[in-house]
Amino acid sequence: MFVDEIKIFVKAGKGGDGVISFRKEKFVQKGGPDGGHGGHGGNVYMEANNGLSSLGDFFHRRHFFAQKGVNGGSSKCNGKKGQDKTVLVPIGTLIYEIIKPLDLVESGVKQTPSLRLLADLNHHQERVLIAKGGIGGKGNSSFTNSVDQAPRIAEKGALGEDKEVFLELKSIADVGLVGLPNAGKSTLLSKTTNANPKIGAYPFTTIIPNVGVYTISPGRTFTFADIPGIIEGASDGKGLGFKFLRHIERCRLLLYLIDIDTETPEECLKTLNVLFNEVKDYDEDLFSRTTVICGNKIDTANGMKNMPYIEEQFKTTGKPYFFISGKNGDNLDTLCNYLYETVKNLPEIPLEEETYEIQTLKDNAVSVTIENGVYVVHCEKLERTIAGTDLGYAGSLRYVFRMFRKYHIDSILKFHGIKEDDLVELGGKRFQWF
Ligand SMILES: Nc1nc2c(ncn2[C@@H]2O[C@H](COP(=O)(O)OP(=O)(O)OP(=O)(O)O)[C@@H](O)[C@H]2O)c(=O)[nH]1
Ligand SMILES: [Mg+2]
Repeated sequence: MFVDEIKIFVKAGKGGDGVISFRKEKFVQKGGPDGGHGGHGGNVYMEANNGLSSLGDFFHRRHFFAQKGVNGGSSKCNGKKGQDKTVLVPIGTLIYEIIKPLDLVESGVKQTPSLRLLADLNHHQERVLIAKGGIGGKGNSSFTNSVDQAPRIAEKGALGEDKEVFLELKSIADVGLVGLPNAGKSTLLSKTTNANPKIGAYPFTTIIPNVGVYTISPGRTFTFADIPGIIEGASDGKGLGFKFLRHIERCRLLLYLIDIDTETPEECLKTLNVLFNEVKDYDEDLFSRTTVICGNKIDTANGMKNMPYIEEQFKTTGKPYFFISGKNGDNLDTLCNYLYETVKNLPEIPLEEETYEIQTLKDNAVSVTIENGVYVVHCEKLERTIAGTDLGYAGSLRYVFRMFRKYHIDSILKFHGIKEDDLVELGGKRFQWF
């Protein structure tokens, strides 16, 4: 099944928890703290692979998870890092993060989510980090200081990032074939490249894009993209071709293929203008790409008869032109050599959108909300510490209050008007403010 748009879900691994533990040894009375750290959670990557040509595999499997980090152990045993997950996609896949506006979810107003481009994978084995694994929590062995030699403090591992991701495939080829249905595009592709598209004496034989590689000699190659035929009105959504024009958006050169096996030569010129107009209506930039015009089916009686007149007309466009027979192979070598020499000097098509640098979530950001008179502090880093810490112990409380100062939580609370004896909530636990 050919799929060129799909939504999937990725989730990186949670970090392993740090632990509270003390050394227990015969004849050693007060073994020090020896709780190990949790391992980091695995990351989720996406990688382009030239063995894939469609997003069809995602139709049956849309959820991808990286492994959790392993919890720390006693004797300063650190947990293992969770295994990364690599999701393979075809070359030419654009990866967008789906961003849901949070405030609107709360107010119950429905709004379409926005998309942010994360990456555009154009080369085999190009790889990008999509969701970062949570960092592992520290064990109590790292919380000792001159005052507290036996800390009962440890951190839980951080959650891994999770994302809803929209994938869009825009096939990558050097030369894009544009033509009406039945012009002979798939025939040309099958005669010149390793591709094996369906060919038929009826319009709309091709319903999915095909990409093939033309090889002059080892290492000297270029790629052709064959898309469904486009028809007049395609830019208003008629036929299939328009939907698939995206698959030639990134071609460096467009080859307009015209069937010259027609009653009159004027028909062929009308066809050329229809194709020019449809591509221009779709995207002016695509229309301004390097262009080659090609009359096909010169082996037919009509084709031979029409050629001289059509040639005069092709000349007036100022674009390079060729006459071929895809079926018999006439002039295909001349055409393909010209395409190879031209394409190799053309630059790659740059992306319009800016790629977005993935940043790790800042887990030490602080915010405060007041709920029923209780000051609720949100700070992921501290919440993790509190969750993993034995608070019925003076040293732990001292540590927590030090962190309050470090993250300026006391100033933030004062700003919000906190008074003595008010309640503060953090990580599901409550303290009295003094
Ligand atoms: N005589 C002759 N027939 C050709 C030539 N090239 C293609 N054909 C025939 O034209 C018909 C259409 O060919 P396709 O290659 O399927 O055309 P297409 O442009 O891919 O058509 P769609 O996929 O429908 O857009 C088939 O019957 C081919 O055999 C040619 O050079 N000479
Ligand atoms: Mg075809």
